[in-house]
Amino acid sequence: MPASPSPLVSVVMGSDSDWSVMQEASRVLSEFDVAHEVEVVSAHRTPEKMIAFGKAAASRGVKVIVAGAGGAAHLPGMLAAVTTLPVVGVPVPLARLDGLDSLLSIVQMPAGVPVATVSIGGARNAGLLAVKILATSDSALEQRLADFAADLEASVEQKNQALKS
Ligand code: RP5
Repeated sequence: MPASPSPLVSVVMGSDSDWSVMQEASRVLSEFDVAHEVEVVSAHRTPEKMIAFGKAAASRGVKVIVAGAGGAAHLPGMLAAVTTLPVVGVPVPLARLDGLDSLLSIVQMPAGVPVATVSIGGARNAGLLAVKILATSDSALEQRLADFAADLEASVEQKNQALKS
Protein backbone atom coordinates (compact mmCIF):
# COMPACT_ATOMS: atom_id res chain seq x y z
CA MET A 1 0.00 0.00 0.00
CA PRO A 2 1.40 3.46 -0.87
CA ALA A 3 2.21 5.65 2.13
CA SER A 4 -0.40 8.36 2.60
CA PRO A 5 0.98 11.87 2.05
CA SER A 6 1.92 13.76 5.19
CA PRO A 7 -1.02 15.80 6.48
CA LEU A 8 -1.25 19.51 5.70
CA VAL A 9 -4.24 19.99 8.00
CA SER A 10 -4.85 18.55 11.46
CA VAL A 11 -8.50 18.15 12.36
CA VAL A 12 -8.57 17.74 16.12
CA MET A 13 -11.39 17.55 18.64
CA GLY A 14 -11.75 17.35 22.38
CA SER A 15 -13.74 14.12 22.37
CA ASP A 16 -14.86 11.42 19.98
CA SER A 17 -18.38 12.75 20.70
CA ASP A 18 -17.44 15.84 18.63
CA TRP A 19 -16.98 13.74 15.49
CA SER A 20 -20.58 14.05 14.27
CA VAL A 21 -19.89 17.78 13.87
CA MET A 22 -16.18 17.69 12.99
CA GLN A 23 -16.53 15.11 10.22
CA GLU A 24 -17.78 17.93 8.00
CA ALA A 25 -14.33 19.53 8.15
CA SER A 26 -12.71 16.26 7.16
CA ARG A 27 -15.27 15.75 4.37
CA VAL A 28 -14.62 19.09 2.69
CA LEU A 29 -10.85 18.59 2.95
CA SER A 30 -11.31 15.26 1.17
CA GLU A 31 -13.45 16.97 -1.49
CA PHE A 32 -10.44 19.20 -2.23
CA ASP A 33 -8.00 16.26 -1.96
CA VAL A 34 -6.17 17.93 0.92
CA ALA A 35 -4.10 15.47 2.95
CA HIS A 36 -5.26 15.67 6.54
CA GLU A 37 -5.32 13.78 9.80
CA VAL A 38 -7.97 13.37 12.47
CA GLU A 39 -7.12 13.13 16.17
CA VAL A 40 -8.86 13.33 19.53
CA VAL A 41 -6.83 15.64 21.77
CA SER A 42 -8.37 16.98 24.96
CA ALA A 43 -7.17 20.13 26.70
CA HIS A 44 -8.56 18.83 29.98
CA ARG A 45 -8.36 15.03 29.83
CA THR A 46 -5.07 14.68 27.92
CA PRO A 47 -3.31 18.00 28.58
CA GLU A 48 0.22 16.69 28.06
CA LYS A 49 -0.68 15.08 24.73
CA MET A 50 -2.35 18.35 23.70
CA ILE A 51 0.77 20.43 24.42
CA ALA A 52 3.09 17.93 22.70
CA PHE A 53 0.74 17.69 19.71
CA GLY A 54 0.53 21.47 19.32
CA LYS A 55 4.27 21.96 19.69
CA ALA A 56 5.14 19.27 17.12
CA ALA A 57 2.51 20.06 14.47
CA ALA A 58 4.49 22.62 12.44
CA SER A 59 7.64 20.51 12.36
CA ARG A 60 5.57 17.57 11.04
CA GLY A 61 4.59 19.68 8.02
CA VAL A 62 1.08 20.60 9.16
CA LYS A 63 0.07 24.07 7.89
CA VAL A 64 -3.33 24.62 9.56
CA ILE A 65 -5.03 23.20 12.64
CA VAL A 66 -8.81 22.92 12.72
CA ALA A 67 -9.81 22.38 16.34
CA GLY A 68 -13.33 21.68 17.60
CA ALA A 69 -14.54 21.44 21.16
CA GLY A 70 -17.71 21.88 23.16
CA GLY A 71 -18.66 23.33 26.53
CA ALA A 72 -15.59 24.73 28.29
CA ALA A 73 -13.93 24.63 24.89
CA HIS A 74 -10.31 25.44 25.64
CA LEU A 75 -8.67 23.22 23.01
CA PRO A 76 -8.41 25.68 20.08
CA GLY A 77 -7.03 28.46 22.28
CA MET A 78 -4.55 26.23 24.09
CA LEU A 79 -3.26 24.86 20.79
CA ALA A 80 -2.93 28.42 19.46
CA ALA A 81 -0.84 29.23 22.53
CA VAL A 82 1.79 26.61 21.69
CA THR A 83 2.03 26.80 17.89
CA THR A 84 2.83 29.38 15.22
CA LEU A 85 0.30 27.70 12.89
CA PRO A 86 -3.09 29.28 12.18
CA VAL A 87 -5.79 27.65 14.30
CA VAL A 88 -9.41 27.58 13.16
CA GLY A 89 -11.80 26.99 16.06
CA VAL A 90 -15.13 25.18 15.76
CA PRO A 91 -17.62 25.66 18.62
CA VAL A 92 -19.31 22.27 19.00
CA PRO A 93 -22.90 22.51 20.30
CA LEU A 94 -23.68 20.26 23.27
CA ALA A 95 -27.06 19.30 24.70
CA ARG A 96 -27.08 22.23 27.13
CA LEU A 97 -26.69 25.91 26.17
CA ASP A 98 -26.89 25.18 22.42
CA GLY A 99 -23.19 25.82 21.81
CA LEU A 100 -23.20 29.41 23.03
CA ASP A 101 -20.82 28.34 25.82
CA SER A 102 -18.53 26.71 23.24
CA LEU A 103 -18.62 29.81 21.02
CA LEU A 104 -17.76 32.19 23.84
CA SER A 105 -15.00 29.90 25.14
CA ILE A 106 -13.32 29.86 21.72
CA VAL A 107 -13.95 33.32 20.32
CA GLN A 108 -12.95 35.53 23.22
CA MET A 109 -9.17 35.12 23.01
CA PRO A 110 -6.70 37.51 24.61
CA ALA A 111 -4.79 39.84 22.27
CA GLY A 112 -1.71 38.11 20.90
CA VAL A 113 -3.19 34.61 20.66
CA PRO A 114 -5.70 34.57 17.78
CA VAL A 115 -8.10 31.77 16.91
CA ALA A 116 -10.17 32.13 13.72
CA THR A 117 -13.56 31.10 15.06
CA VAL A 118 -16.35 29.88 12.79
CA SER A 119 -20.03 29.61 13.62
CA ILE A 120 -21.48 27.11 16.11
CA GLY A 121 -21.24 23.74 14.39
CA GLY A 122 -19.52 25.37 11.39
CA ALA A 123 -17.01 22.60 10.74
CA ARG A 124 -17.51 22.66 6.97
CA ASN A 125 -16.57 26.34 6.84
CA ALA A 126 -13.60 25.62 9.09
CA GLY A 127 -12.36 23.04 6.60
CA LEU A 128 -12.98 25.45 3.74
CA LEU A 129 -11.05 28.16 5.54
CA ALA A 130 -8.13 25.75 5.89
CA VAL A 131 -8.32 25.09 2.13
CA LYS A 132 -8.30 28.84 1.49
CA ILE A 133 -5.23 29.32 3.69
CA LEU A 134 -3.40 26.55 1.81
CA ALA A 135 -4.52 28.02 -1.53
CA THR A 136 -2.56 31.22 -0.86
CA SER A 137 0.55 29.24 -1.82
CA ASP A 138 -1.00 26.64 -4.15
CA SER A 139 -2.36 27.94 -7.46
CA ALA A 140 -4.05 24.62 -8.38
CA LEU A 141 -5.99 24.72 -5.12
CA GLU A 142 -6.79 28.39 -5.74
CA GLN A 143 -8.33 27.44 -9.11
CA ARG A 144 -10.38 24.68 -7.49
CA LEU A 145 -11.71 27.18 -4.98
CA ALA A 146 -12.68 29.52 -7.81
CA ASP A 147 -14.51 26.63 -9.55
CA PHE A 148 -16.20 25.76 -6.25
CA ALA A 149 -17.42 29.35 -5.84
CA ALA A 150 -18.73 29.36 -9.42
CA ASP A 151 -20.62 26.09 -8.78
CA LEU A 152 -22.09 27.54 -5.61
CA GLU A 153 -23.27 30.59 -7.50
CA ALA A 154 -24.77 28.46 -10.26
CA SER A 155 -26.60 26.27 -7.74
CA VAL A 156 -28.24 29.33 -6.17
CA GLU A 157 -29.46 30.49 -9.57
CA GLN A 158 -30.72 26.98 -10.38
CA LYS A 159 -32.75 26.93 -7.15
CA ASN A 160 -34.01 30.42 -7.92
CA GLN A 161 -35.27 29.28 -11.31
CA ALA A 162 -36.84 26.12 -9.82
CA LEU A 163 -38.72 28.31 -7.35
CA LYS A 164 -40.23 30.30 -10.19
CA SER A 165 -41.18 27.36 -12.41
C1 RP5 B 1 -15.23 18.78 25.43
O1 RP5 B 1 -16.18 18.19 26.25
C2 RP5 B 1 -15.31 18.00 24.16
O2 RP5 B 1 -14.83 18.77 23.10
C3 RP5 B 1 -16.75 17.65 24.04
O3 RP5 B 1 -17.43 18.55 23.19
C4 RP5 B 1 -17.27 17.82 25.45
C5 RP5 B 1 -17.96 16.59 26.00
O4 RP5 B 1 -17.11 15.47 25.89
P1 RP5 B 1 -17.66 14.02 26.22
O5 RP5 B 1 -18.07 14.03 27.65
O6 RP5 B 1 -18.80 13.76 25.29
O7 RP5 B 1 -16.50 13.09 25.93
O8 RP5 B 1 -13.97 18.74 25.97
